[in-house]
Amino acid sequence: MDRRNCILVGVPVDSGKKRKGCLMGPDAYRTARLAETVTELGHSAVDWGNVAPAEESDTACANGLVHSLSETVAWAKAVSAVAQRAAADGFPIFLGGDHALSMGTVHGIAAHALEQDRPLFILWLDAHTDLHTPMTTDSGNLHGTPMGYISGLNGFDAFPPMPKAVPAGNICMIGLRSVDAVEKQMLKGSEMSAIDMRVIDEHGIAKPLSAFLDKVAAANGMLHVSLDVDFLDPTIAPAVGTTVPGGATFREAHHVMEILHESELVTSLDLAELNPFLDERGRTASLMVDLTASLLGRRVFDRQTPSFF
Ligand code: Z70
Ligand code: MN
Ligand code: MN
Ligand code: MN
Repeated sequence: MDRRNCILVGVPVDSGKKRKGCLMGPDAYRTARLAETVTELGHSAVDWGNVAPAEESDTACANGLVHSLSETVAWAKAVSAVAQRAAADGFPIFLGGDHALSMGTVHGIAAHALEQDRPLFILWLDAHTDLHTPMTTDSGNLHGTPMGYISGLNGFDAFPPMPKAVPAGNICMIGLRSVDAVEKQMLKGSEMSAIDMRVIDEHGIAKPLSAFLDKVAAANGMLHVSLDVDFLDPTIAPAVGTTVPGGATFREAHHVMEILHESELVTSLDLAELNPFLDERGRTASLMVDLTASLLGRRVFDRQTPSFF
């Protein structure tokens, strides 16, 4: 098994939506023993502490619904710089923070990938596509826009330009069940792989994931995984502001992580949208830590895909 140099980076972004609480996420993961868990699996773990946002500059947005734009831009700048350094040093695990954090993490990772001259792939595990732009959002919540930014849509003038937009064909979203009309329009004719719960019901979660991983492997790509708590069913993961019924089960989620581990393709990870204020005795934080453990090699038996006999 490959031994990873895990770098924990706290990213307490809370500006991507109105309900507060994600700022407590990084410490909830620490309390749930993320570093110890990673170490017990044979990896090394260092905690770089929490990122602080850069200084805010004036921003303007033609869409008056958008809120906390300057703050979110300030976070993106600071997070990107740290993410790029962490990617050069080891395997970064970003402890969110709401999903607006990914504007920073993926920006920094994309800069690193460009430096390495390797293509970057994104696996987005989420109930939502987060494909809005500041111009299309009708909630004004910027945590609904990171995928728009990463994939190079227009309307992000307030943000630093992406070092290289992630090509649509390098993006796979799994767990979708809440997609706005404009987002559906943007997906039409796009090469993004959008796996909704219907596909999972028909084919299982492993097949579409493996098809995407084959593409990553063939291209010798780097793979950034962005895990939103609401990918999971709210009955097992209640600590999230936007609960959407019908999410991934405990077993589906662990299965995804085990397949990712065996692929050895993952190079960085976001843990997004945990709101510890809404948790029940830490169970969601602990589940996210357990899923990270599966991604890093925890399994029932020490073997790969089991045979029947
Ligand atoms: C909706 C919006 C969203 C996460 C909710 C929801 C976006 N499309 N993203 N929770 N993580 O407000 O734009
Ligand atoms: Mn999200
Ligand atoms: Mn979501
Ligand atoms: Mn909306």
